[in-house]
Parts: sequence; C-alpha cells; structure tokens
Amino acid sequence: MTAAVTYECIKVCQQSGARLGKLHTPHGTFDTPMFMPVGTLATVKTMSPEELKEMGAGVILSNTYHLWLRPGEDIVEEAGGLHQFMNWDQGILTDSGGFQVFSLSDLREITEEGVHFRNHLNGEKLFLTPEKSIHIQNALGSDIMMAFDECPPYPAEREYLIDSLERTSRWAERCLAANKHPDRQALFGIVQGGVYEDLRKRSAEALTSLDFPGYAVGGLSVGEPKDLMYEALEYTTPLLPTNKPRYLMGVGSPDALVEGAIRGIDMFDCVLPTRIARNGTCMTSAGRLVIRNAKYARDFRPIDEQCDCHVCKTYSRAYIRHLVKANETFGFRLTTYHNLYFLIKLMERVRDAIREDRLIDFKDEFFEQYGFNQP
Ligand code: PRF
Ligand code: ZN
Repeated sequence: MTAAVTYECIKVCQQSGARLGKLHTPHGTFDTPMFMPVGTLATVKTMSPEELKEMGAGVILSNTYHLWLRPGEDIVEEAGGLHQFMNWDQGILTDSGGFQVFSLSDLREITEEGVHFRNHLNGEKLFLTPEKSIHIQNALGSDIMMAFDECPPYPAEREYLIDSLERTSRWAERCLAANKHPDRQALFGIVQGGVYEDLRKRSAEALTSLDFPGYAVGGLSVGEPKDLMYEALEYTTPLLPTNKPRYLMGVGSPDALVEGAIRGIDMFDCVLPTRIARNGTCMTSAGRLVIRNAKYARDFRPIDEQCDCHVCKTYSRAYIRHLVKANETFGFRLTTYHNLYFLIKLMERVRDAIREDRLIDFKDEFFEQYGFNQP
C-alpha cells in the first residue's frame, strides 16, 4: 500500500539543527517548516480560498468537532468531501476533536471508551470515541487526520498525566484500526506527557511502535511558561523518527515558530494570527501593532513597511484603523490577510535560512527587530 503522505528531508541546518523538507500529500507538495492557517468551520475566517492561495498557504487546518456539529459530516461527504465543499484543492489537515471537546464543552466525562460531553451550542449530550472521530474525518476526506487524544491542562498531576497518556496511546491504536482510507488519508499520532521528560519518552515509544506516517507534539502551549515548552520540544523531537513529519499543535506566535523549527518541528497551526486580526492587532517585523491606536489616525504608511503583501502594497494604517474602529468587515479581512501572509512569509524566510545554514543568525536578527526577549 502506498502511503497517503510522505516526508522528504532536504537538508538539516548546520547552525541550528532545523529541517528543510517537503510534505507530499494527495493535494500537493508543501515545503516545510510551514504554518497552517486555521479554518475551523470549513473557512479561514474572512478569507476566500483564492486569497489563501494567493498568499501562499498550502495546507489549512479544519476541525472534526465543529464540522460534526454543523453542518454534519454527512452533508460534507455528500458534497464530495471537504475540499469540494469549500472549494480548496490544496492540503487539509483535520484535528480529531479531542482538544476541542476539552477546551470548548463542559460536563466532560472521560471513560476508556471515549468522552461524554455537552454540545457547546445547544447543551445536547454527545459522545465522541476514537472510532467516531476517524469515521467523521474519513467522511470529511482530509489529507491528514489526527488521532483522538486527550490534551491535559497545565499544570496536571504526574499520576494523571500517566493515566491520560496511556489511554491516549490505546486510543491511537484504535484510531489506526478505524481508518478506512490509509492510502488516501494519513493518520498522525499525538505525543502527550506534559512537561515530564520520562512521560514524553513513554508516550513517544508507545506511538512510534505503532508506525504512524507522522507525529504531532500535543499538550504544549496550554499555559506553561515558554521556556518549559522549548525544553519539552528539545527532549521530545529527538524521540521521533527522522523520516516522518513532526507537527507542533496550536503554536503560532512568531517567536515560537522560529524556536520550534530550531528544535526540529516541520508543521505548525494556530488561531493566533486570524484571531488577533479580528480585534485589530497586526503582526509586523517591528512587533505587534494595535491598529485601533489613536496614533495611527493620520498614519498613511502600510501596516508593515517591510511587508510586500497585497494589503501593505495597497492600504494605509489610517484607512485600516478607520475600518476596524467602525467595525467594517473589510477592515478585518485586511488585517487577517496581512497577519497570515506575515507568518507564511516568515516560514519562507526560515526555510531560506535553513538552506543557507544560518537559522540562528536569522533568529537573532528577527527577534532583535521584533523586540522579543531571548528565551
Ligand atoms: N491535541 C489535539 N489538538 C490540539 C492540541 C493537542 O494536544 C493542542 C495543544 N496545544 C492544540 N490542538 N488533538
Ligand atoms: Zn502586509
């Protein structure tokens, strides 16, 4: 059987250890490290697929949990799958619903079989299992599916983390067995274990023995200090096979993208750029810019003078500030476009730096300009 998704490592940066690679999927080949915009409800909020393509997004993420609740995976399947339904012919990765059940719904009860919880829209009682999650993801037809896992909060008791990661490993095995289309839809395993090195090792060993086509590092960026996240990545990525892609879930701040790549991560996703755009915050090469600020009322420069996106070539801070303050939808489209472009372009610069063995130099310059304190 041919694998649905394969990873090709092009080179390792001699200065940082970061990997430059390619991810081959049934919907195209994408350069890594890469950032995936989040399209929870079969749309990257405010952006058309044409715009996403124009800015260079190759893969987007969507959510099993949300599409299950509405419109229902049967409708998406009837449309011909998620790619057809939303008119997106590039890669799609779907998260399993594990994380969303834990972050959005209340009255959860975790059993060996699955998770009981309430629909966050209408309070209806629901039950999600590894098999059900894969059934939905098979119906959606994503290129990459994620195993149904539990993402424990931070901090969590060590004993609890052990129970949880062992259950997550058993669930991972059930997910693999439930995948009806392994030739078209790759299933990635998710390593858990909090910020304990021995627990990450236990989780990674259990999952790598199951031979997934790719691995995610889950359970990070859940409230722990950033240095603990970087430390956890430092001991976790070396536990993962070098011939498979590694995906850091839910991480998308510019500093963490660079630090993650340095620690061997190939894929990232996060709602951060799109979410902050909708309250008027822009990512720029000089740090965050809050466009509502009065000081931009007569500022006719672009959001970021170093950015060559369509928005920065065309519209001024003053205009975008006016739209955002007046709650005009177009303003949020412009900030969203720019923020996504900024991260996609950042990853392109990271890849260039890896190719030239200078990712640490790039990081130092980028952080200095952005105004980050070094971790
Ligand atoms: N598991 C899943 N999705 C996720 C996470 C996880 O641990 C995270 C953690 N940052 C974000 N999204 N399934
Ligand atoms: Zn721009």
